[in-house]
Amino acid sequence: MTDLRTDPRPAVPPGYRPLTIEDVPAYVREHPHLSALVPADPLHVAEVGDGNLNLVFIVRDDPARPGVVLKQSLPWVRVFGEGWPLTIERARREANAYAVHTRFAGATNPVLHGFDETRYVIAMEDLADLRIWRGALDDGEIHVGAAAALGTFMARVAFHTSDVGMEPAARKALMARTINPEMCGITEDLVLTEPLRIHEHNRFDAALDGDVAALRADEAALDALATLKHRFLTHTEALIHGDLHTGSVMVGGGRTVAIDPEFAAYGPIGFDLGTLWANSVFARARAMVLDRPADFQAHLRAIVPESWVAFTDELRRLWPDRLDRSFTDGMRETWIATIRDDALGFAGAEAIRRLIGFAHVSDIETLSAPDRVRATRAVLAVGRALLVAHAAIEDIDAFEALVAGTLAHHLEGVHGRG
Ligand code: SR1
Ligand code: MG
Repeated sequence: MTDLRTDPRPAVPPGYRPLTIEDVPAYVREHPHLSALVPADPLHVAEVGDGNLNLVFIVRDDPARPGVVLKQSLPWVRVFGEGWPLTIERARREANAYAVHTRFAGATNPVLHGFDETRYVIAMEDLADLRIWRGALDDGEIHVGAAAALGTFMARVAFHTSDVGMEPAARKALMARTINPEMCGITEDLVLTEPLRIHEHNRFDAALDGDVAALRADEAALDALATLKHRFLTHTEALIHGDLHTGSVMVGGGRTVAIDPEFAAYGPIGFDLGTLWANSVFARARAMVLDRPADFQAHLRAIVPESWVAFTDELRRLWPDRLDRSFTDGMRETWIATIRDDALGFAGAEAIRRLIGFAHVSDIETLSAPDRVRATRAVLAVGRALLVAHAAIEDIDAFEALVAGTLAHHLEGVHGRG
């Protein structure tokens, strides 16, 4: 009987080894298509990976000009170490996802320069003038149009990889080619199971022990999270990015780029919207605690409505190109309402897991301890409300009322107290 739990290929095939800063110049020179991008010696190499999983090198022949970025998967989780093995196939799956994204939503992607099947290295555009959106938001920067660009990106990929925009057989073939069980497993565990259980991966301030114990004993929250997990496991609707938080987005110079689609797989379309929306709430809580200027706070409040309007506008714009003409306009509106409901629920799960689970966010982590506890309590309350009551939230205005009211209740007037 075939073991369906793991990829049958060896974890580390012959020829694979992790790159070091010292190895990179020779590696580039051994690959003419990369060498041509940075022709002059010496090469300047920096390892800049600040995510949880991979090595990322920037390679330039002139430190002041863009060169090429090399991203290599490790056979383990980078921030945890070799005690948490993870398939290096994630790099291949990321490269495959980029290829799909580029076809349907190229403006929102880095240029791909290739994938090395032996060393599991993705070579891509050096986005020298852009920075990670989360860091930009932490610093109070406004990047007009980023949320809308992501809404359009999500709609294009969703339309063109779902049964609305693809022939059913082609869609099933793409689903088979993009199967990503190990990375989906991380989401099923870290986002949709562990945060409401006692688990060694979880961490939070001791001051929150009571809050977390109450959440773990909350039957409504447990039922809602389990229902969302089942939805994630079974609702293979379109190719989703799978990890579209503000750390997976780069912004600058009027450009918005979605990166790191190594979690891409068929799943519920609302998952990506919900991930983005939850991360906008972290940024809002931080901005309130730090008493950021009103125009910046308004910019943060606009992330959800702007992404949602861009998403739905683009889906409706593409609708006349649907392949199955039995899909009616009424069905389209039901579909959109279902995606919104999914997004609100998954936003609740993402909000909670980034506060009390394994992978935390700088928006909250870099606050002073008292502010961090207040902000965590505030966003936990938002997350719990979204989790248990997402189906009752009728529209984006109702979402905004819930978030604004909950954050204000916990955070208004707190700045300066920490
Ligand atoms: C073990 S990986 C932890 C988290 O980092 C990634 O960015 C995903 O969000 C994942 O859940
Ligand atoms: Mg990532």
